[in-house]
Amino acid sequence: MNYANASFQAAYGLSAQLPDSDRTEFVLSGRSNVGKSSLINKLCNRKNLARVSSTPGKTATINFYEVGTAYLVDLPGYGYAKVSGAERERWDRLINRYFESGRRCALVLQLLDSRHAPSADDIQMLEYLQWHGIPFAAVLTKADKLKKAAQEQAVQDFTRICAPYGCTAVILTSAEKGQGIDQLRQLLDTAQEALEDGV
Ligand SMILES: Nc1nc2c(ncn2[C@@H]2O[C@H](COP(=O)(O)OP(=O)(O)OP(=O)(O)O)[C@@H](O)[C@H]2O)c(=O)[nH]1
Ligand SMILES: [Mg+2]
Repeated sequence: MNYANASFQAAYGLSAQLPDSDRTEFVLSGRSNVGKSSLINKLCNRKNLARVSSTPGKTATINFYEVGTAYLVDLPGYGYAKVSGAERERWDRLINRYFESGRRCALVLQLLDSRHAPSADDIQMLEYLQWHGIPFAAVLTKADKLKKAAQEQAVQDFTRICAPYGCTAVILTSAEKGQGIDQLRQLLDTAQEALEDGV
């Protein structure tokens, strides 16, 4: 995948606005503040392509970034305690519509904070991905905040936790330090080739 000229393509806040899929998509899913937007910036070697914020709930729309012949799709984060019931419903409709509209989704990157056990919302998302048979990899974020031994432990723990849901790979990353980014790029290339070859 060519990350050189990545560009923001569009943001959709309502399920009815989602256009039909016209190219391979990679989706970043995960709770608010886990580091989805930061990872998009790191993959694309850009500082401010996707908006990053220390306040959870920054990305409230589905944002599409054009990267080479594919899209990176930044989902709004879940599990943010302060959202209203109506907002939660909008999120549910948006996500369901996204995953149920027959898109060319090559792989979901399910982001999980490497420092913490998965939340109830994370587990619900893993169940959702498994239920729909959506291929996904677990991307552990903020590895720079862990020492080496704790990093290794996190990979072991998350591999064990995620495997029963059909997780195909576990990658330890840091958007801050660049750790795991090359490995992630390779994973995306492989998934794109598999989808486009009809494997
Ligand atoms: N130390 C460290 N901090 C990170 C890393 N990735 C993200 N952060 C920080 O985590 C906070 C949230 O990052 P975002 O990328 O905005 O998170 P998000 O998942 O897009 O959040 P929402 O848009 O609210 O769903 C920011 O303060 C980032 O600087 C990382 O690899 N290491
Ligand atoms: Mg975001």
